[in-house]
Amino acid sequence: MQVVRRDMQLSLRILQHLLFLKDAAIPTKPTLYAWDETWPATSASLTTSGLTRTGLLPALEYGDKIYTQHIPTLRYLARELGAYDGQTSYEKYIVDAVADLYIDWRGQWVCSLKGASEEYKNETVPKYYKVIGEYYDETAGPYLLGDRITYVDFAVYQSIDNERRTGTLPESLPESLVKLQEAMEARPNIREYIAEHK
Ligand SMILES: N[C@@H](CCC(=O)N[C@@H](CS)C(=O)NCC(=O)O)C(=O)O
Repeated sequence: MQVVRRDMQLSLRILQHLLFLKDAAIPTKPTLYAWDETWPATSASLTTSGLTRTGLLPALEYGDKIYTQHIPTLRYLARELGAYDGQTSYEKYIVDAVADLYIDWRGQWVCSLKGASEEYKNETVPKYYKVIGEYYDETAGPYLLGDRITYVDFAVYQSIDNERRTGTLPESLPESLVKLQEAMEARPNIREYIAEHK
């Protein structure tokens, strides 16, 4: 199976699609694009070539199709693999609910890249980790659903990694999220990649 993933480089941030695909032992061939003054032209050309409708990345070429919008892409891969999702409708709902919180967080994190406001640092970020931590507290962990990893664990792990890189991670995280980080960083297929890119 050939998988080509294209993304732009944002320092050496950990890329959740890549983590997910590596964890699932699916071969990957990432292409990274520079996010600098060349990006507008690159974005226009990727749009013309049909890789992305919005001009944004990531985009995943998988089989004979192209997938964009990263959370629906992870959810699609989970369904295809018959793994990385809840088993009951309720579990799937919980996973999707946390994914939705992540999507809301992400929009605000992207805005914070232009300069994190006091409101972002003092209200948005603490509330995000408090609420996400409450969801993770519902089981003994280390993952959202307990000992079964799902696609959203990759997203939440990446949100923590992103905040660390932008210096907006709160000094202390809920214990359940510390456990998640430790568990993600110990997973056999991805621990080396994480260690190299941390
Ligand atoms: N909802 C989209 C968001 C994509 C997005 O915001 N991509 C950013 C990089 S992580 C981007 O392409 N930014 C370039 C730009 O704003 O021109 C997704 O889930 O993939």
